[in-house]
Amino acid sequence: MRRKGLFITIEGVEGAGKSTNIRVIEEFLSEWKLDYILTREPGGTLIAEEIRELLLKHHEEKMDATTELLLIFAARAQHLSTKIRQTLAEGTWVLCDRFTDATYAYQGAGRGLDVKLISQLERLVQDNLRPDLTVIFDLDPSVGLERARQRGQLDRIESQKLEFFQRVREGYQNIASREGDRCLLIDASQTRETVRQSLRAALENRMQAFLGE
Ligand code: Z5A
Repeated sequence: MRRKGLFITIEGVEGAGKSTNIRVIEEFLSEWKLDYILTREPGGTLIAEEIRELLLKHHEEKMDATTELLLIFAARAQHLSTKIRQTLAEGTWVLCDRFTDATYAYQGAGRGLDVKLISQLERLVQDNLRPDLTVIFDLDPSVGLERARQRGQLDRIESQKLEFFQRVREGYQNIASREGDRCLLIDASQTRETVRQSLRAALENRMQAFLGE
C-alpha cells in the first residue's frame, strides 16, 4: 500500500479540453475509490488565487516576463506549502489543473525565458517534489483558441499571438517526449468521446502500474 497520495497534473494549450477531461479523470478516480482533491494553478489557495487574478487580468502597464515568472512561482510556493504537500502527506491524491510543465511551456518555450532560471526556481520552490503522472492534451492551438474564443472574452495570457501558442505546444511536446515515463500525451483533436476513451485506456494502464506497486 502507498503511504503518500499521488500527484497528477493536467496540461495543454488553451481550449485543449483540460476542464472537460478533468471530469473524466475524477470519475475514474472515484471508480477506483481513491480520495483526491482537485486544485489548479496558478491558484488553489486564497493568496494564490489573488496572484492568479493579477496574472490573468489586462493591465495598462505591460507585465515583464520575469515578473510573470516570479508571480507564478510565488503562487506555487503558497499552494505547495498550504495545500499540496499536506494533502499528499495525508495519503490523499492531488489532481492539479496545470503545474510547472506549464511554466516550461508558457514562460520558457512561449516567452523565451531561460530554462535554467525556471529550473532553479523549480528547485527552490519545490525541492524534490515532481508530479507522478502528467496528462498533456495536445491540440493545434488555432483549434484550441477558437474553442476558447467561443466561451467569451480572452484574458491577458490568452490574448497572445498564435505563434506564442505554437511554441507553447512544441514546449509541451518536447516535455512529453523527454519524460515519457511520467507523461501521457493525448490527441485532443478527436471528438469528445474518442478523447474520453483514449484517456480512460491510458489511465487504466498507468493505474495498474501505480496500484500494483
Ligand atoms: N499559466 C502559465 O502561463 N504558466 C504557468 O506556470 C501556469 C499557468 C500554471 C490559466 O490557465 C493560464 O495560466 C493559462 C496558462 C497560464 N493561460 N492561458 N492562456 P487555465 O488552465 O486556468 O486556463 P486555460 O488554459 O485558459 O484553460 P481553458 O481555456 O479552460 O482550457 P481547457 O480547460 O483546456 O478547455 P475546456 O474548457 O475543457 O474546453 C474548451 C471548450 O472546448 C469547451 O467549450 C469544451 O466544451 C470544448 N471542447 C472540449 N473538448 C472538445 C473536443 N474534443 N471537441 C470539441 N470541443 C471540445
